[in-house]
Amino acid sequence: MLRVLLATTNKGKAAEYRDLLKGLDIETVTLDQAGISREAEENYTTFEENARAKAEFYAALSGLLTLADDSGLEVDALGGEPGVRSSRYAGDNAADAERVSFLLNKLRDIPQDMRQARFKCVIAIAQPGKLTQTTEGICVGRIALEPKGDNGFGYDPIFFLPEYNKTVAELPPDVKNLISHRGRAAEKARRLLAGRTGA
Ligand code: ITT
Repeated sequence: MLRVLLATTNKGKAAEYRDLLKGLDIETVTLDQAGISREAEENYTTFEENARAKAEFYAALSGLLTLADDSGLEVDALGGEPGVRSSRYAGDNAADAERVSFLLNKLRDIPQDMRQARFKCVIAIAQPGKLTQTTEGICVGRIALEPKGDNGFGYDPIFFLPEYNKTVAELPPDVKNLISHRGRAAEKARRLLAGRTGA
């Protein structure tokens, strides 16, 4: 069975990938399980460049087929911020709740109809000696006026989906996985992985 390194230190992402990759003829290992504690640099300006850099860094370290994603939130009223800086927006060691408050504060004067935003996710699949492949997924919504819900992670409590009249953190995980940026990118990544297993 093909071993795939799931190269993320984000527990929320890792949990989602365990579900999103179910049913494939692969065995996933985490960075912890592979004994890897080094951190990849992700200083590029696009999700794609960062995802490639992350996947290629960990593939070279481990020798394994590696899946990594770079993802984040783009808010129109902030000119696309926080974007690739989503995880560091309120400082390097900030917790999810601090990032959420920081963003809500930045948007305090922006009315509901001008709070459009999107989550983006680029998945990169890298393997030593092979070309890296990428897939992308987008989920469109708007930034809520206050946090709601306990599911998910990161900015989910303030990412409001008008078609559900709920934030992502109020949706069950299986529904988030069907419609999220990561779910959409993973659907395409599943096909690439299936190609690599010959299935
Ligand atoms: P790894 O690099 O180790 O995977 P990370 O959390 O640093 O972990 P990113 O650099 O891709 O990952 O940053 C993504 C950030 O964007 C993440 O920390 C969240 O704040 C936010 N984010 C991404 N996907 C999200 C989602 O599905 N729900 C809520 N917030 C999300």
